[in-house]
Amino acid sequence: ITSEESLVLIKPDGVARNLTGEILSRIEAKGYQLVDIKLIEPERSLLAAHYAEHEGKPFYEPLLEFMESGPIVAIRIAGNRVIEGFRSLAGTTDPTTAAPGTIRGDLGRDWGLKVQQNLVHGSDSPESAERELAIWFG
Ligand code: DAT
Ligand code: MG
Repeated sequence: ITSEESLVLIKPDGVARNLTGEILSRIEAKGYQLVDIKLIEPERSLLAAHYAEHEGKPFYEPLLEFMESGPIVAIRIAGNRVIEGFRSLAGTTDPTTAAPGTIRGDLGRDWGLKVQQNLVHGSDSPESAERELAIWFG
């Protein structure tokens, strides 16, 4: 087994809609381990570091405003191929077209806003996971 770790965030829409338990259930049911978890309202500087790759894109400012709009649940998860596996559980970025059976496909809503409020974040590569886990968990 090549166990690895990933960063999952339950974004402010997920926390506000009381979907934390539902999302954690899906992670646990898949067999991934919860290594660390916390409720956090991060500084803008932390969010800017997290989303540095998107700076300058049209959705960047709305994205940071959205991420500042309420508490976030940050989770360190572990498991075999968990980075790829959680991305698969989450579904694609746009909740309208995300596949049914995924978190975003089953539970995501398109509010017609400038940013996708798509419930969760998951690291997209081992390099991203290492970088993001350092940002959120030190
Ligand atoms: P993902 O969260 O699926 O990894 P991403 O890293 O490309 O997607 O973008 C980060 C977040 O930014 C995404 O969850 C929602 C928002 N976003 C991305 N592309 C967008 C777009 N074209 N319009 C609106 N919001 C977008
Ligand atoms: Mg991403």
